[in-house]
Amino acid sequence: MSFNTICIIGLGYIGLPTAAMFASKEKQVIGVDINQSTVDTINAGKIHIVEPELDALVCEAVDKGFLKAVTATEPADAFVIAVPTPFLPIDKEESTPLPDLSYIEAAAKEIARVLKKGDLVILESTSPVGTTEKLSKWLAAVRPDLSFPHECGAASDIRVAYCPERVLPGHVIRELVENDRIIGGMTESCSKYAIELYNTFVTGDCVVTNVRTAEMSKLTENASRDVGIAFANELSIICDKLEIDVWELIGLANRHPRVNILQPGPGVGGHCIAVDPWFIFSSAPSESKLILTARQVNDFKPQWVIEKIKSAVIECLSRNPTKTISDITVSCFGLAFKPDIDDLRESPALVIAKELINLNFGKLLAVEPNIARLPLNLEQDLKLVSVDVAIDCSDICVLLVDHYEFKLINRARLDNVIMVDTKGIWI
Ligand code: SAJ
Repeated sequence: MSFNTICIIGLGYIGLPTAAMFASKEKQVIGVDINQSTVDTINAGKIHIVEPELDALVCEAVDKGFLKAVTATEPADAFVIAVPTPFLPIDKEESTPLPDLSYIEAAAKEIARVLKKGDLVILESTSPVGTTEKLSKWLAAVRPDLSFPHECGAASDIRVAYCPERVLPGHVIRELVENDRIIGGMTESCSKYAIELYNTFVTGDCVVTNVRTAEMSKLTENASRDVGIAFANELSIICDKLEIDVWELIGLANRHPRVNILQPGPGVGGHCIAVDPWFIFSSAPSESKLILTARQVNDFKPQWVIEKIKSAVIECLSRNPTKTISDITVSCFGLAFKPDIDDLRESPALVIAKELINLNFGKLLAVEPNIARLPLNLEQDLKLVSVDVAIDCSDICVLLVDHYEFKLINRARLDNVIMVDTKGIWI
């Protein structure tokens, strides 16, 4: 088995680092993306996302001729699908949210055009159980001249496997190499080929299971984290009511050798933890009671934080009876979905900042050291300022993300402001 040419479909946070890793091992890598400007950026040896070490890897790969980006899928020995699997936008409370598999289906149709006997197709995108089998069927529908594992098992011309990505944004390059990899081939031989492919750069173990278990394992990892964070978030609300410092409490409980409680915060963001539990729920709604409750607890947390900010406003007005709400300045410390990254997508901090706009404060400031500009739709109502300006000008400081820079703030500088600290770093 040798994979000389590898085609990666989707050049986002997972696809591009994966393409760069294969290229760093001197494989010929074709990266496919529907976005022409992404393709142009990569072909210029640059990157369109922020991820440590990735820029150098991509630059070298393009420079040496091992990586090129294109908009249409080209023939290869192995295909890796790393496209998004979002949710169709429907009201989560009214009905079961449905995963949108249209990007995978579109990728399948593209790959099918160029498939040849002996090729390997791997799905990495987070997907509901049963998706890889659907992928095999989508491929087969376009190529009746080839046989596929859902119908021919081990004798099939094409090998199909599900191998989820499990890397943490900010540590992608190291984790791509070192993390154990789950390999869910549709047959034993599909798994064997998939292991061979990943052994190109993975030093962690490649652990084989069946395809449905592989799909479920990815969802389980993220749902488990969501449930853990929900427990911490619920504790924070209980402790607030009982006047107990939740961070001290968790620190104490975690000294027990078999307790490891996660950290509360303003809610759960990103494109994985807040989304993937719904993939389990959508497959087994009546059985996913705890998973559903965890989602609801975490989704409620931004609203709870807003109520705390409203209480801080009342406190501020009672301390300064001559002031009105339009005299108050509020600062949001952090807009990203987690510390020390620039990614604002699906961020609970952003949800809270947007909600604060409607409260019509005199001034609403934001400190986000990881971005140079606010998103366009916020520029009118929110002003991006430095840590110093925010502290000097604000009546209320709301800590939403525990960025490194905010941990360095001398606590005494905050003596004259009212604090709402959702991460427990200023307390
Ligand atoms: N969060 C808390 N409290 C915590 C930990 C996290 O409130 O104790 C919040 C974060 O602030 C953030 C959200 O949860 O808003 C998610 O952050 P995260 O660091 O837990 O996870 P992600 O979304 O960056 O990456 C996760 C990882 N999954 C697990 O740790 C099980 C990563 O390994 C996956 O590859 C990634 O999802 C993915 O792509 O699925």
